[in-house]
Amino acid sequence: MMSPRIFAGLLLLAWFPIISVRQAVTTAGAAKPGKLAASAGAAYEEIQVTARKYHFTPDPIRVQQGEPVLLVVTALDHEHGFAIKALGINVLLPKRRPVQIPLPTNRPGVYAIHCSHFCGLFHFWMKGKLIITPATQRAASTQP
Ligand SMILES: [Cu+2]
Repeated sequence: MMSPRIFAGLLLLAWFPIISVRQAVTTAGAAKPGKLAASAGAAYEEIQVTARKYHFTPDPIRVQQGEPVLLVVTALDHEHGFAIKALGINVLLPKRRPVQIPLPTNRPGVYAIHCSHFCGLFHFWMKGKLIITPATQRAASTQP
């Protein structure tokens, strides 16, 4: 059985990513994801994502609705999993081998990301967020 003291510690750590989200938003906004031209000629946005005990970076991942996006997710320290249940994504991330995950961006919203491969003590708290911004919001923001 878990002692109450350890349990309290775990609870505190579980809240830590939520507290740090505000800071992550600024960081994610500053790092512009690179544009890549696919061999077919269609441009899509490639977003590099890393997974390590016990978080995903960037967090949140922000994309625009309707934009073709390819996530390239790399586990740095251990095998992890990358799952977005609501979008039917669940991919195993082998250690240090980038995995390409095409991202459906047709439905705007905030989606929960979680690690789907047990990776250690805080595995169940290894979570992230994907934010798909509505296309209308982009149109509004680009107007003078
Ligand atoms: Cu993990």
